[in-house]
Amino acid sequence: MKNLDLDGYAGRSGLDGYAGRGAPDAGLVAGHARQLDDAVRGRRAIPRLTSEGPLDVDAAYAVQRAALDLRVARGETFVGVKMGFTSRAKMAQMGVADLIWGLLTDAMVVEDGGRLDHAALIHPRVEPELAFLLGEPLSGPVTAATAARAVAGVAVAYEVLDSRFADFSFSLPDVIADNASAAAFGVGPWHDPAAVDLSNLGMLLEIDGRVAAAGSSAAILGHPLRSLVAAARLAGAAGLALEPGWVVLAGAATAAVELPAGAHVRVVAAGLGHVEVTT
Ligand code: OOG
Ligand code: MG
Repeated sequence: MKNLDLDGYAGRSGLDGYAGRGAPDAGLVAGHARQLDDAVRGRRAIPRLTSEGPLDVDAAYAVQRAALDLRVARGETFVGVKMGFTSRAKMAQMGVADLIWGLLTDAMVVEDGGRLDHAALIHPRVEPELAFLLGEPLSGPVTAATAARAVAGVAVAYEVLDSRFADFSFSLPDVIADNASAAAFGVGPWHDPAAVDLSNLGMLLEIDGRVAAAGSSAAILGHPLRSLVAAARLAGAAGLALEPGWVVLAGAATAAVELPAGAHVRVVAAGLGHVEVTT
């Protein structure tokens, strides 16, 4: 990968300081995790958690993890992480200005060209992304060069968001607790990272053959590799490592668009081919 002059980047993050503060209230965390899990399974939007009382960022990440642990207890496995609000387009769309992350499980994976059950979702949106496939573990503060060396593949991708909150309306702790609105994702063919310059790839999101969003990979923190550096930093702060074989979604390059039922979606990134899904 070229353009590795990214060391020293220090994006703001809602997860900074995640480890080390007082433990959030266990009853509150378990209760919110259950509410969110019920919303996913019941396909029913709920009011923001913060409408019920205060929730700080640490507690919100604890809720996220507890809700994911409910899924893992039902047999799902972690396959990676997703970064959120890595582009200005996304921050402006949702009114949130901190980097966040969420966890991806195998149940969220849609194979390239596959079908997504629209009826299983509340009010889905889709957005164009880039994905990294890790060949080596990554955790903590790493340089862009180290992050780049850990990458085994890069691909065009899409993410389907489905906020569990009514009207897709949330504050920062709400969306963190809700696993950064993650619902599903698909990844195109993997490419050798050494063969692609990710710094400024044209990206298109097409719905039924019409361009629904267009942007550049440069919208992702100026260079998508910065998103991987941030993911490693956040993982380290949370006492985790990004594992070999995991996928890291770098964040959307454009605002998300409503995903209708019965639609054919194609996301294209210059030099990386395309990925498709039908709803
Ligand atoms: C939160 C998720 C943000 C991204 O790529 O920036 C995100 C949302 O927009 O509901 O996935
Ligand atoms: Mg996204």
